[in-house]
Amino acid sequence: MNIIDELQEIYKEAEDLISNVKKESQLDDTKNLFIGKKGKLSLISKKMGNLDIEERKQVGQKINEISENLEKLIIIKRDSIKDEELNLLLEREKFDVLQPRKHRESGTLHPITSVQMEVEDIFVSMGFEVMDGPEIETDYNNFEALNFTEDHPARDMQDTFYTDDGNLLRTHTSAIQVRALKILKPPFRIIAPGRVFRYEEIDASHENTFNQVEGMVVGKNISVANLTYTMNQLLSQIFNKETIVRLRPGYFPFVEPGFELDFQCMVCEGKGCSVCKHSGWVELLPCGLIHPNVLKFAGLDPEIWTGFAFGLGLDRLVMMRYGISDIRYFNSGNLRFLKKFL
Ligand code: FA5
Repeated sequence: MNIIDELQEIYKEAEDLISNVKKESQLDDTKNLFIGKKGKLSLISKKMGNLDIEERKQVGQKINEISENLEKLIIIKRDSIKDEELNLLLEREKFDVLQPRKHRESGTLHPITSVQMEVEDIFVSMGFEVMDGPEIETDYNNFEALNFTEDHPARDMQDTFYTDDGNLLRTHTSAIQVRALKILKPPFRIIAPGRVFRYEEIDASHENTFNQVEGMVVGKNISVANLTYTMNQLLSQIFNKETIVRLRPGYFPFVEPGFELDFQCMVCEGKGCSVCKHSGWVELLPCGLIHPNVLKFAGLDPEIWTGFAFGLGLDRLVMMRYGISDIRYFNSGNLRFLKKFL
């Protein structure tokens, strides 16, 4: 067989292989096999030394022609492989934007969140603004500006977690009172819902991570009557039925006088259970008139400005609302529990 026929054979073989290639990587291998440095065409060109000038010219032209044609075939094949891959992908990922969705289970709001939203609505309807504050607080905002001096024994009631730089996880939303007093001009009314943290042994009614809603009203001639009216409004709207509460003195360094508003336990209807520690009552809503020192810390004259504040225990309110017998359900992620609120 002469060299030109041999080249013709090689071309035919290459053409067949290229037309059967399925993947781009195989195409590269085929290219190397024929027109690569060690490919079949270079091997042939090594034989050209034995040919005379005229034949060498002819063979050289043929090799160039074949390798140009093979290059073109490879380009065309590469494009068609890419097109095929794209079509396949489009076929696989085809979706109809107008097709009705298959039923998929959707989540719901956590009961704490939905009751918090109700509480916010009730207060907003009474002219309160909703404020927020950070969960990591300064010692000043959480304690000092609320009249807890550094060695105040009341600090022991609210132990917490401290960061290396001396800040702490806030123990109560009362820290937002301090922020409100700094940035708002009286008269004002705010509520501030949020998550709080305590270094605490947990049981049916105590968590180390729970939620409160702080409330604060600053104005002129604010009295205990304003406070109890507001608390009654909240409770009658949340429970939509007569609730039994009791008001007793309570101590917090940042209010004077201070009260504890307790709720007759709705889990056991006052008979006694693990939620109310068998007393029939649940501590829910401590409150009081703002201590003059707190107003002074914020640069307000307590002879002119007065106010009340409260700190609602949101988890316990939700427990009373739904008769939930253990606070630990809230952070448990237990779907059987959460699905009851769908
Ligand atoms: C306070 O945190 C005060 N800052 C409340 C306050 C605000 C008083 C404004 C006066 C004026 P206390 O530690 O009692 O107070 O907590 C308030 C409410 O949070 C409690 O009545 C209770 O409902 C809830 N609470 C307290 N500790 C826990 C806990 N470990 N787990 C769940 N709820 C709790």
